[in-house]
Amino acid sequence: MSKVLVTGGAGFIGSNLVDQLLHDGDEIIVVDDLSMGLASNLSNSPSVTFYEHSITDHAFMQGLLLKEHFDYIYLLAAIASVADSVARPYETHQINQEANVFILETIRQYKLPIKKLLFTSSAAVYGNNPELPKREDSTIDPLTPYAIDKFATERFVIDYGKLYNIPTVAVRFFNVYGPRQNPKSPYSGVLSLITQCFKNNQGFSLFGDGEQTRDFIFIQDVLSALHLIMTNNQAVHDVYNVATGKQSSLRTIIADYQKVVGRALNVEYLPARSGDIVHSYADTTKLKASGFSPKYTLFSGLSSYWMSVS
Ligand code: UD2
Repeated sequence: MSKVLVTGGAGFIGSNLVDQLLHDGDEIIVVDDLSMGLASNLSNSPSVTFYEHSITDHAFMQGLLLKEHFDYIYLLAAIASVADSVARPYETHQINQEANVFILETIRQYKLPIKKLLFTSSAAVYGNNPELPKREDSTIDPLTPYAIDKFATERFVIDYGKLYNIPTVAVRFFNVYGPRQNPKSPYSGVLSLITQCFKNNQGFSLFGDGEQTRDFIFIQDVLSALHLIMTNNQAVHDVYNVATGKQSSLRTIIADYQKVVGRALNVEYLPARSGDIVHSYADTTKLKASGFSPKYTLFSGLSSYWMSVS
């Protein structure tokens, strides 16, 4: 049994991760301010302790790190929306970067003997770089406060690790989808919005011609990837794309999802969003070398997702 800290553990990815860790028999401590997440996403198990708290509270975070002897730390708490980060750049910086650097600093200063710390970054760091597939060493072009802080924090995580001998690693999520993804904002993940449209029999606004592509990865595959990276001793002081390596267009996705649900989605075509990237998919060579291969096709992932909401 390991003791694990999950910041952002009440959110979409975080709460699914907590369930997986619980299943693995770990003791989990969640810190989440519920700005995006929901307390109801969390299990009532006595092995899960939940602190409704911001990670920006240094005294609280330091106290927690010194009190608990964490084996593993997953850093997921963030302002998770690019649009939000553009509206609140300084707050984004405090949450997405500063609070995480403070955690690293506490580990360094007090020589906390963690087994591994994993930071979750995003494909947003590649910005409008047209190179495909996106390799971890492709040109970085962070264009928003969100992407800038994600990239800078990756560097802090990797270089603190190297400089002070702390086992750290970072991942770049591509388009993650699945149960508990929050469809509340127009900038929520497109599959959470499509799911909501199917559920409520509403029309879906498609921005562009539907030929734009993304690398969609189902949450269960993301959890497998995180587990491999966290437990592989070779995966240290490095960054990994977390994706399937497959490119799917929105049109294909909608066609597949219609088959899953058994009815048509009413699609309204609108002009493309300004700044929208046309194509994105990952080179997953590094992740595969850690032993990863995705178990879910788009069809089986969408089926699981739909079953969880219908
Ligand atoms: C993802 C991330 C974003 C940032 C970006 C970096 C999500 C939810 N967003 O944006 O945070 O990291 O990658 O590249 O993971 N669309 C519609 N109708 C809608 C909503 C979206 O047509 O109602 C389109 C949208 O214009 C885009 C595609 O669907 O072409 C995917 O949109 P998204 O917001 O799910 O993801 P993405 O890759 O643009």
